[in-house]
Amino acid sequence: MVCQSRSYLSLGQNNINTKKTMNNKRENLITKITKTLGGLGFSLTKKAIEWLASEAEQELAKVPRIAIIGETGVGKSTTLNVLFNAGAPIDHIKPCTEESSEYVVVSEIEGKQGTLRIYDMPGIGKDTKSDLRFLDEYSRILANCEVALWILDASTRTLSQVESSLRNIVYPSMSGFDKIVIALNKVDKIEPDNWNKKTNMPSTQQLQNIEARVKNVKDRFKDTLQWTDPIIVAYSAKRHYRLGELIHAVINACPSNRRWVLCDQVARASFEELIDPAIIEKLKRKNSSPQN
Ligand SMILES: Nc1nc2c(ncn2[C@@H]2O[C@H](COP(=O)(O)OP(=O)(O)OP(=O)(O)O)[C@@H](O)[C@H]2O)c(=O)[nH]1
Ligand SMILES: [Mg+2]
Repeated sequence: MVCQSRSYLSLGQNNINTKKTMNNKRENLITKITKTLGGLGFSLTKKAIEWLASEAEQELAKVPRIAIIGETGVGKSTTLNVLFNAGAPIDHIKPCTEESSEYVVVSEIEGKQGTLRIYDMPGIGKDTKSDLRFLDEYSRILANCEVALWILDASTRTLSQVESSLRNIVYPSMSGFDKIVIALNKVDKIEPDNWNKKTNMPSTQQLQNIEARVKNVKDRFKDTLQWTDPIIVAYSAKRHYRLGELIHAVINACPSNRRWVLCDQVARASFEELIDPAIIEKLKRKNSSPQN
């Protein structure tokens, strides 16, 4: 692996300590497996238990992967940045050259609990020729991802190309729709395009239209893809609006044995940053007044 963490590169005492910890972890794992299997009435040889422990170790050591997909210009790269890189130190997110290709940008994020790998995929659905070119790469990457975040532009009405890509590429590669989160971006631009910049919130009319849009996409996918309950989050990467809900949906779609890595990873952009400072001041004063 090219994107090694510093602890693997260091020599001397640190290495000995790391080895000791790994051996202890392994011993604990073997004890747990022996106990659990014993409790279920199984009696395996020492060799078989060690094999099981090594399989479990390999599985746990895999870097969790998230793919960000969608048509060109929907805001994939912007979303990646506001979700995983905002306010973080410069080396928090770094390219993983080993896996990057001409079309896919792969980044690694290092957190306290481990590393996370994010795939910023090429825009899909531009034309059939490009989709065919990306097909192999899409299938290869999606097959190994814990979660795929499919981004849609909230104001776009045409969904047939998206549905075809979801049906023909994503569904077979990920063996279903369970690990897909639909993210409706750019809700700040939704009709009547009158975002309240002071409060950094949608206007009342926009809020109604956002809800209607979510319902509309849900109904469409139910009809055309027989996808009964897709997870759909409406948000705005540019306005940092509902980023918390988005990351929550990603964590929930992640298999439970991988969620712990994500919980610590997120350096998401702050929603308050874009609220008029005068309003924040007013709220602060209100909250600290004796009546409250
Ligand atoms: N209004 C608005 N614009 C956004 C939002 N998110 C992204 N954009 C804009 O949309 C444009 C495209 O964003 P990108 O992040 O480059 O989109 P992409 O999906 O990575 O595009 P490709 O890599 O070409 O497929 C840029 O001008 C962004 O500033 C949003 O929430 N609201
Ligand atoms: Mg991009």
